[in-house]
Amino acid sequence: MALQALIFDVDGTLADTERDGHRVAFNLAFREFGLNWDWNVELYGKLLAVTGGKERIRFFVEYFLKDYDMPADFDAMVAEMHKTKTRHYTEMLSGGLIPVRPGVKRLLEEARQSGLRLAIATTTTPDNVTALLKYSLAEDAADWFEVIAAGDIVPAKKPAPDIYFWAMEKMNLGPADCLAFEDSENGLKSSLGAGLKTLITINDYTADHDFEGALAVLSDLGEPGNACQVFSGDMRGRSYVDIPLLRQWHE
Ligand code: XBP
Ligand code: MG
Repeated sequence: MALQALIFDVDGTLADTERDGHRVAFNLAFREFGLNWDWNVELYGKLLAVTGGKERIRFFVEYFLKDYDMPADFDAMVAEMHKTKTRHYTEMLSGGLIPVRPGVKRLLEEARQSGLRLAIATTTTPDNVTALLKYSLAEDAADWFEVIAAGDIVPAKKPAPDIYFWAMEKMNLGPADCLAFEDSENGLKSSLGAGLKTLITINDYTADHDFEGALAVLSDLGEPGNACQVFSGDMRGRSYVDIPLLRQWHE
């Protein structure tokens, strides 16, 4: 069956949002709530084991703040703190803080020109996705994606496959019709669990993850004249990822 759709993860895949985006926004929210919690770059790498911001805060308190006296309304407090974090994060994006990764805009434009359908499958909050698309990609970029599957629409976040199943169901497509793009082990588990062939572009936080089962593991998508580094997989003689290569991988 011919390739019909590309499904993209957001954080770490479309843009390097974690270290200088989400992490900073979490810390600003903690400060606003009068807490002295500070997630440094190294600690945040450990916390990324858990996807989802609210889930990540709870994980932090449970495993790194053993003496914390949890208030009775802790879940409500986490929800409020997370809303504050989303406000800070989207404000940061609106200042054009975080660019998309190499090759992302080009590949999306090529996909649109070739009639491929596009979707997003992410654990991040929907507002974060629309802000990133608008401020880092293009004013109308949210319209490029037929389906934006994000945040709490499925209760089980990645590494569960549910978010990919949700996106494919909305598009009325099966895993054999699509390719997935991910940057992390949790993301890959999710996409492989949904039966999708998956391309990995790594970043600083995910470079040492286990990517067994991926189509290829690359530094980024690459650009004409700016080759990507290849850690595994067969680029079929190419120096960057384009639609003909994706079609060959999909066969
Ligand atoms: C992304 C995440 C998200 C963001 C924070 O994972 O884990 O939790 O770090 O977003 P993936 P929220 O790239 O696998 O989708 O705070 O909005 O949850
Ligand atoms: Mg990711």
